[in-house]
Amino acid sequence: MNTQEYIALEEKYGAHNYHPLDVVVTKAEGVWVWDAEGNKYLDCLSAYSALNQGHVHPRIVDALIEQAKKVTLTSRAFRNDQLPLFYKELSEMTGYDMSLPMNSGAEAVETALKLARKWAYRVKGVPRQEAEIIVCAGNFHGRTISIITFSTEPLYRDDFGPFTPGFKVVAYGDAKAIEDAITPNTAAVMVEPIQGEGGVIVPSAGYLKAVRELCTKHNVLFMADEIQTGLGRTGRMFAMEHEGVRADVVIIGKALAGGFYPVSAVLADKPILGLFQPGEHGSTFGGNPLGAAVARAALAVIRDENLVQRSAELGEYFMEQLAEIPSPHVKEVRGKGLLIGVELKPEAGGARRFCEAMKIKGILCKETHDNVIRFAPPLVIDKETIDWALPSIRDVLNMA
Ligand code: IF1
Repeated sequence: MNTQEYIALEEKYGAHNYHPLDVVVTKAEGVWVWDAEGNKYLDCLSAYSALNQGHVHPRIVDALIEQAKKVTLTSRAFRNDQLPLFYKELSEMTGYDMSLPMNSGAEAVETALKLARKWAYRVKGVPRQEAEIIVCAGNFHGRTISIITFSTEPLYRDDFGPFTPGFKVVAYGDAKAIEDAITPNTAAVMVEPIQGEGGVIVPSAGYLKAVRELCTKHNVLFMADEIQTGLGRTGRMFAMEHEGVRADVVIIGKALAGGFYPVSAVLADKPILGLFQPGEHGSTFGGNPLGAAVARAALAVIRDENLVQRSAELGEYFMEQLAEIPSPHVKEVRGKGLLIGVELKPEAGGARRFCEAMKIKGILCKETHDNVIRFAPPLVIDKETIDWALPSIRDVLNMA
């Protein structure tokens, strides 16, 4: 079948909840993907940071195949031999006492929200039903009904009420706004250290540190959604480390399993995560041995291939080079590590047409928020590949 035939089938039989670029990927390796016609592209999206280790990483493939031949699922009614090692290795790599594995990012966010409420009632002494959680405008934390309750994007929210009570939305990047919103019933503040979907919004220096201090001062949990920014993407293990901040609760997903399998997790120390009792939370697939084995390999690749350091170095280089491109359309280049946003001027006609043009040149990117082109290649990219892409990016950023 050719590209048009695949697209026709998808449009006929699939729900239309996406508007993808018309490239049908049939094969991938490292930073490269191939379409149904045999064209080769550089992947500059990495499935929204789920592919930090690159496509089809051989070490993760091996872990997947080996584990798939042994046991894939036990449910948590029984124990398995991969989960304990996953817990231990994740704790050693992140510095948190414990974790709770789920599957999608949204489920891990929901887990963190439940945890914050339980902590508020059992530790802080907030009256039951009264807990409040503060989040930021422009957030993206997933698509469940409770999570879209506090989305500020009408498209994600407006047709899907009624919503879940107990959330307050304040401006992003404004620590004072958080302090003003805190009450004796505040359980937690949940922030993205850099807003990904929001358009690669990097808050001004000192923001996360100020939020950390406020949370400590008012006995409120600081919860960092590092689903997109964590595991090396921004040149640190966690993006909050750029400000030397340690959240009380960290939410991770995406690259935790290198793009092979949905594995997410909530990380915290024992006085917090130890609050969950048997029966209060769970998932059929969360913590399954196949996911745990894949995630162990995915973490090992991040560690053994120094992907955090690589992201810092190559991200700095890539961003410098992008910022030097003369272009009538570019308003700003920003980001950290290999999470880079190129914001176009409002009169540039939207980022989508630039992504379409980039595709013709063999580079796959995705617009976010109409005016931002996101460059977030797998962290295994090298300087030669960046240098290969730059002239094409320069041409596209100078098109009419
Ligand atoms: C889609 C966006 C990125 C996330 C953060 C939680 C989740 C996400 C910080 C939920 C997911 C995704 C979902 C994906 C596109 C993508 C995205 F443009 F929509 F916002 F990355 F920028 N927290 N982000 O970024 O994780 O449940 O999806 O595993 O198409 O919805 P999930």
